[in-house]
Amino acid sequence: MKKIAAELLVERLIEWEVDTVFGLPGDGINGLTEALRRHQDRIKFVLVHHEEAAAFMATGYAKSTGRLGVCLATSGPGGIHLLNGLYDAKLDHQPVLALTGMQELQVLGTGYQQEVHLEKLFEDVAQYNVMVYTPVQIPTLVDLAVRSALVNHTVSHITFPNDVQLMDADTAAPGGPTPARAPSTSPIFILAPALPRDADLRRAAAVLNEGKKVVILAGAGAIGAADELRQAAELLGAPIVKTLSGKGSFPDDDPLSVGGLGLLGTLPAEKSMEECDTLFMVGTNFPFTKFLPESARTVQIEISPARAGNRVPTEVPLVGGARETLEALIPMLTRKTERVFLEDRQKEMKDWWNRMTAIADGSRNPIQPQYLMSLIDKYASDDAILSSDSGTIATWSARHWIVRGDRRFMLSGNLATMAPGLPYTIAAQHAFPGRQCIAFVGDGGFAMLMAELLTAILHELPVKIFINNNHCFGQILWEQMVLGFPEFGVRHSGIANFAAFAEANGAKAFRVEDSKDLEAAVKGALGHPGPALVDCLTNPDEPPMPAKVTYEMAKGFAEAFLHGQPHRVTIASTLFKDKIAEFKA
Ligand SMILES: Cc1ncc(C[n+]2csc(CCOP(=O)(O)OP(=O)(O)O)c2C)c(N)n1
Ligand SMILES: [Mg+2]
Repeated sequence: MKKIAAELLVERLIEWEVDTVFGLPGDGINGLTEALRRHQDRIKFVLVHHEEAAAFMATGYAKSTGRLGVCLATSGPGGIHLLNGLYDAKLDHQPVLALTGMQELQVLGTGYQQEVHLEKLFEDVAQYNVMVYTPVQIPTLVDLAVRSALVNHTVSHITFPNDVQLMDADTAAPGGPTPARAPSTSPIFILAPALPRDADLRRAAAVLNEGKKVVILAGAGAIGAADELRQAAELLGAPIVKTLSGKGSFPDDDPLSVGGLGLLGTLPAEKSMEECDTLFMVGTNFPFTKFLPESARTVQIEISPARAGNRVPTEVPLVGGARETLEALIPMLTRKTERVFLEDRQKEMKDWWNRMTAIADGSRNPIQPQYLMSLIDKYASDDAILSSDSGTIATWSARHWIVRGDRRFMLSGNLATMAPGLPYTIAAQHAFPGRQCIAFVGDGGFAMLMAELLTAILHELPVKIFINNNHCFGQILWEQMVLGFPEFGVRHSGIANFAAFAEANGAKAFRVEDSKDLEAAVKGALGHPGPALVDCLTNPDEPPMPAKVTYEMAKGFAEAFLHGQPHRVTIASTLFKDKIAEFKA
């Protein structure tokens, strides 16, 4: 069989050590699919049920491994389906390469079937974005696309006309009038040096050493730098606050940790920000500026010079990698003898954990979503990778999933899209076959891409899926009420039975309606050797309250009640029970 041009692309991906491609076939990519078939001993093709999921999987693969994620979709509709997942990668700075098909060259511009100019459509999402015209270009276009994705931590896109895919791989270069040879490059890549200048490190150390109340805010860029964060925090007497995307950067059970920041964060984290005089941001571009101090002196470690200093007036930006920069900075820090700022937060943290434990009450019915999350936390392994979704589930996992040991946490941080939880989990399980990979998702988010459960089953992946089935779009319901509006358009009539769907398709499934049955179901699912799903009916009236309830929020609730909020009696009783639980703590 003669080598086809599409094989040049697949072979080059293999040279870049790409081992997995997530995708779904179509007539726009039959050449690429054939190339993957011919090289299946060296590169795995993961067939999915929806291209959006393939893009989320590529993002989840990149997030969990730190390597390039690759997804593949056909021309027109297949490519269009990728978009949401690609924006997820772009906004969370993940290296992802999207491969799409294009109609054959001779019909382009004629309004042919499925003629969607994906290179134009993807202009905003893909930093490197190109169409292949002739086989000799292919290895170099792959090199440029992969390098751009890795260096810029973002999305690249190659669209490939289906006739060019099928051309002979050794089709002669067309040649032309310019003084250039056919492109020829190597699959090499080197990161820019990640260490700031010495003078900047000294300025940063001076600011941090002068601070009386220093707080560290660690983000996704600090993942992999836990030891260095600990050393710096120990010297500075600084509590470590984490962004949600950076939850995996530092253990929640470390005495220096005061949890997450923002609406779904902790009270000690909020207080750390309010009372500090110096803010030390490490690997974060945290967008919710209301939660950042207004007048603290600020030092920021940030890998991108364009993002350094984006959120608050910053005295010393340090452009570099979190780990390397901290390593260089630590010898310049002097240990603070005054530790009251940290100790006060540590005391508050004890109260916070008591509050959280009390609210995850296993004796209440309907089931508390916090109880579900805390049981998963209790029985999951110390190197489990948990992926969550946007919704109230993000709050429950932010607070009740305790990062300890080698545990990881992933969700769509900046796009905050629904539905990646399950695809991320599938991707993580492909990358780490020996680790427990868990999805903690809402009924809304799960329903969006529930066909991917079939992907997990068919690939015999032992993923664990926990559905917080509160049978509503809970997060939005509460947002409406905070605005003072009675809920509208946030509940389907009827309650889906996801356990029946899972069981019918060969997964181990549990449907839990009573708190007393939940512990056994969680243990049963986590202990099952194959794919398992727990469909847990939780209390739809449990609000994801911020650590500090503001006057505006209480006022909004009261107004929504006055304007005829339909479930006000049960909501009021839930709020009342939560308060009692907290007092009891
Ligand atoms: C793709 C997408 N559509 C809509 C939204 C707006 N949104 C954010 S959270 C949410 C509700 C999610 O419902 P569910 O998955 O059931 O989680 P719950 O909040 O009930 O725990 C919605 C509709 C979004 N973030 N992403
Ligand atoms: Mg829901």
